[in-house]
This record gives sequence, C-alpha cells and structure tokens, in this order.
Amino acid sequence: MKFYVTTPIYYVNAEPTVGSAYSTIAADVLARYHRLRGEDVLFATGTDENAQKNVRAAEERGLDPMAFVGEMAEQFRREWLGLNIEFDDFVRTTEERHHRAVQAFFEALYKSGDLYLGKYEGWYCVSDETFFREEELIDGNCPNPECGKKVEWIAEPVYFFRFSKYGDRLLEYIERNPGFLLPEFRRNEVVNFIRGGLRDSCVTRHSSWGVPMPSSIPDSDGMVVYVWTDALVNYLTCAGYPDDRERFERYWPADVHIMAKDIFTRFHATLWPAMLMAAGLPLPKRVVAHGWWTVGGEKISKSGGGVVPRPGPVLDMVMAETGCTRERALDALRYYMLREVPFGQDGEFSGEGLLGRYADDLANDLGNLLHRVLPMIARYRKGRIPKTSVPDPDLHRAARDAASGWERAAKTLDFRSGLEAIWSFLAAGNRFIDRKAPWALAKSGDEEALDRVLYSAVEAIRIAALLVAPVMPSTADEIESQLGFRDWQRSWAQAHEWGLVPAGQQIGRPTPLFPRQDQGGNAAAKVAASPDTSRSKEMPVISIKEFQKIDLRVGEVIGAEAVSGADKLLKLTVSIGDEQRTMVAGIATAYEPGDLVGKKVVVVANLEPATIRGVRSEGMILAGWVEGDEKSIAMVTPDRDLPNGARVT
Ligand code: ME8
Repeated sequence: MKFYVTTPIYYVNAEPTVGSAYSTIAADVLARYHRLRGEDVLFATGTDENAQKNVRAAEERGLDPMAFVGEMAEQFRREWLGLNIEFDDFVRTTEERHHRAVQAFFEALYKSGDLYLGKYEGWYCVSDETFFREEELIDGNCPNPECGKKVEWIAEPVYFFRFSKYGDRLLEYIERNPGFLLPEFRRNEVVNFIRGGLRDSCVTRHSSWGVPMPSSIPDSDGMVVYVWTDALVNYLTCAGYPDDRERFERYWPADVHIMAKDIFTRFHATLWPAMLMAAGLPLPKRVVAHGWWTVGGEKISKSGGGVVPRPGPVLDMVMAETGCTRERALDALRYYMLREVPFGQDGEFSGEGLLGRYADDLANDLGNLLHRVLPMIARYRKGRIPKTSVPDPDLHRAARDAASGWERAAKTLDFRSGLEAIWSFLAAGNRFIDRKAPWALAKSGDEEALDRVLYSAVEAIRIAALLVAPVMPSTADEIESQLGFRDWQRSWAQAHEWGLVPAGQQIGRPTPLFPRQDQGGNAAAKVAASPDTSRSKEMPVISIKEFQKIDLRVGEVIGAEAVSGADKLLKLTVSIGDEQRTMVAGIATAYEPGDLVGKKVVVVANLEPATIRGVRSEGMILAGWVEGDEKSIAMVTPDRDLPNGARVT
C-alpha cells in the first residue's frame, strides 16, 4: 500500500503564515497516520518560485531574484521542520528535475493535439498570477475580493490548452467518482463552473523567468510555461516523472491533493485534471479544499495588510501564557487548527481560541487522564504497572470506537470529527476513573480490583497517545515515555488491541504535560502585537480618533529582573508619573536588567492587563526590531528628557 499526499507549493514572495502552515500540518497529520498504518508514504511539499510576484518581491528588496527565491525556499523548509513536519520531498520549481518534468509534460500535451498557438489579449493580475477577461474585472481591477489590485494588459502570441474540450469528460468523471472532489458543497461549485462553459486556457508567457518551453514545440522561442501550469506539474515531479518510471508507477496518481478553496475550482479541480487527461495520465484520487483562516474576518495572507499571525510568534505567545515547552505549544497549535473548524470551512484565528483549547481539551481532558493515573501507580504500586488480563469492557469498546471514528474521518479529511471521536474516548477514560474510584479500592484493600482499574486506565492512556500521535507527535512520545516505554514501535493496529503495556513496567517521571497558568491574558492582543516588519507597509489606515484611544506615556524604568523560566522576558517596574506599573517585556535577548534602570521609555498605558508566566503585566513597552533578529530589539525612548507620565501623541 502506498499513500501520496501533497500540499500546494507556496509562493516565496513573503514568509509563511499560520494559513500556509494549516495545509502543511493537515498533510503531515495524514502522512503520519498512513505511516502508522504501515503504508509507504510520499508526502511532498515545496515552493512555487517561477511566479512574477516573486521577482517583484525580490526587486522591491533590491535583491537578485534567484538568490531571493533560494533564501525564501530555505525559510519555508526550515519553518516546516520547526513545526515538526515530516515531509519526504521538498520540491523547488527552479530545480532542474522540475524543469524536465514540465517540459516532458508539455511535449505530451503537444502530442495530444490540445496545445495550439494563438494570441492572447487580455488582463493579467500578477498578485494572483491569473488571466482575467475584461468583463470579469471589478472597477478595472482584479476581481478577487481578497486582491483587488491593478491588472496589466497583455497582448502576445501564446500557446493555449484546449480546456473547452474537456467539460463533458470532467463532468462525467466527477459524477462517476463521488469522492474525487471534497467537500461536497465545493463539488457542486465545480460542476456549476464547468457547466458555465470552459474557455481555452493560456499556458505560456513571454518572459525570461520560468521554465522555458521545450525547443521541440514550434514557435515557442522566448516563451516560458505559465506559472500555474508549471506549478501543478510539481505533483508529477515529486512522483519521479518523467525519468524515474518505477517511482512514478509506484506513487502516481496522488491519493490526496490538499489546498485552500481559492485555488480549487479554477486550477486543481478542473484545469489540472483536464491537462492530465490530455497527457494520458491518471487523475489524483482526491482533491480537497479547506477554508481560510481569518483575523477580524479578513483572510490571513502572507503579504497582506493587517495582522499576520506567523507560527513562531504564536508559539511564543502560548509558551508565555502557559509556561509550556515549545513542543507542547506546537502540538497545541496543530491540534487547535484541526479541531477548531471543520476542514472546508473558514475559521477565525484567535489566541483566546487556541488557549481555550489548550486549557479545556489538552490540559484538562488529556493531561488530567495521565496525571490522575500515574501518581496512583506510583503510590499504590511503587511505580510498577500491575499485572492483570481482564480488560474493562466499556473502556475497551470506547477505545475501539475512537480508533474507528478517526479512521472513518481520515478518509474524508474530516479531522474535526476524528478528534471528536478521540475526545469522547478521553471523556470515557476520565469517567471510568471517577466511577471506579481507585483511591477507595486502595482504602478498602481490594487489591485485585485496584490492579484491574489501574491497568485498564494505563491501557486507555497508551491508546490515547497512539490516537493523538498523528496530530500531536511529540505529546504522544512524552506520554509513552511517562508510561515507561523505551523505543516503543507504534503502529495503528495497536489501537484495536488490548493489553500491550507490559505488566511490571516501571513508569517514567510524571511531569505536567500541558502546564497551566493564569489563562486570563490578552492573547489576541499579543498575537496581534507580534513584531512583524513585513506587514508595515500595508497596515490598515486608522483614523486619528482610533489612534487617540491608545494612551501612550513616557515612563522610567525603576526596576528590572529576569522572569524565571523564560529567557526572553524581563519583568520591569516602570514609573509613569504618580503610578508604578509592572510590565513584562520580551526584550531579554537584547537588554540586561542592569542596563535598564533609569532608562526613559514609551509605554502603552491603557492596554488590558495580562498574566504572563505568572506575572501580571499592566502595559506594554514600545520597541522595534529587525524581524528575525532578536538581538536587534531597541526600545523607543524620547529624544529629550520628558517627565514621567508625559503623554506621547
Ligand atoms: O496559491 N487560510 O501559493 P500561496 C488557509 N503557489 N490556508 C491558507 C491561507 C489562509 N489564510 N493562506 C494560505 C499559491 N493558505 C500557489 C499554489 S499549487 C500547485 C500552487 C494556504 O503561497 C492554502 O493551502 O498563495 C492556499 O491554497 C495556499 O496556502 C496558497 O499559497
């Protein structure tokens, strides 16, 4: 059995956001699950580098495009590794192997007779890398409501793909393969799009940036393949097309293509299958569109304006608010994104939502189960797992139901339902302990009954760790280690078995999985306040009235100390006139506490207080930084001496 899953390949015009992380995490979860099932998994992701918008982004920064895309691709790769994404292939569309694949694919299209030379006259949006007809524009601009940017007029000889010919075949294919396009409501959108009539699609551009058309195709001098066509072929490149036939036969067709709704209907659900039909290649088995993550109702976009939550600062926020490790914060983020909204729907990304899931589902339901049981094993059985062969039938059934629930949900990428099934099982586990009251059994001296209850509870925890492993891999490792496993080989089949924890196994050191601190902090504000220079140019315009709501004051640092357990935070005492405030500031990478006393700073005096690492913070100190360089953090300070408490306007 093989399983080939893909994410979109991302434009490298700006750094990844939690939006781009979403598709990648979803693909990683599926890949991990299928690996646990013993399947031969190919999980491919990568970067879409031949876009004009990447060149523009490089030019804006005064950089050479090739050097720029290389650097950005590396950033994406590192970001995914940091999010514990276990991809098997990372393709860059500037790679030679990809050029080979695109050219071979175009030769196949040309042979099919479905490529013809024509002239394109029309509009092009560089931001969306999409052609539009005059009547599609809105006020002369890009009709995509998320974009609305200026379009450019193009008149050039190009190759067209005879897309119009494939409408009926596509409709028939969709009809015959109900699981091909998901979710279902989007399938209907695609059907309507096709019924509305497909227009032949322009598949080349005149440019020096991109994959050159193969020289065997006549009159294609100076032409490169249109970036969307080139990008879609990446799915073949990773499967070994065209040279590695063995690999290609093994992995193609892909089992699942994952992407957001914006690139589903026009590209992945219609153009791509039609081109594959023309080239005589099998179609992917599933094409699945998820929704958009938004902030304040606006799509989170790499280069967009407004708040751009990026994974790093979001994890920092979770760590600061809860005191957990980076690994746990990451698993919390992975869990939150898949549990919070049904795959396919849009969702509002919020720090409060994430911390709510952390507290309720992770610390409470999952963490509690572990932390109730392990201390009892330590206390009543000297840390050794008791021996018994009788499973608790209800708990055993609940475990099997959870495993089957996840399996069903994974087929249609219904992650939320899959996690709900697992969480019903965790609830059953916690109820089991309440009902059986092992502490009472210990008191009454019913040793056999106590063994049975403790062993069943441990088995439930082992299975829970396995079930959550695709979504929260490092948490599963930690739970297993606390159960005393060393080098345990996980496999999905173990979710249906009972009695795998060896009797007599010595448990590990119980440590809080998802530690808790005051959850009352203003997490949304902190996500929003994560330093981010890339969005500064396109921040929304605010009125003077809105600005005046911010109470900025001159303050003087009169005390500074480290915050225990947090290397980036300092606890400052700041005098703002009549008042002294405690403020926690993430500036420890750039300042020693001793440097700060006596410094004048500018503070936001009316920020909602938040508890960070157990310290109540009553304001925010303004500082700037060069993104990614924590040593560059510099506090804002008045140019001339001003009294403490003076207003800054
Ligand atoms: O479209 N919510 O690249 P891209 C959810 N290069 N998902 C989001 C998101 C959000 N707010 N923002 C981004 C391209 N994504 C092309 C793809 S594929 C052959 C070529 C995710 O960098 C989502 O998967 O604009 C979306 O489809 C993808 O990033 C777009 O990334």
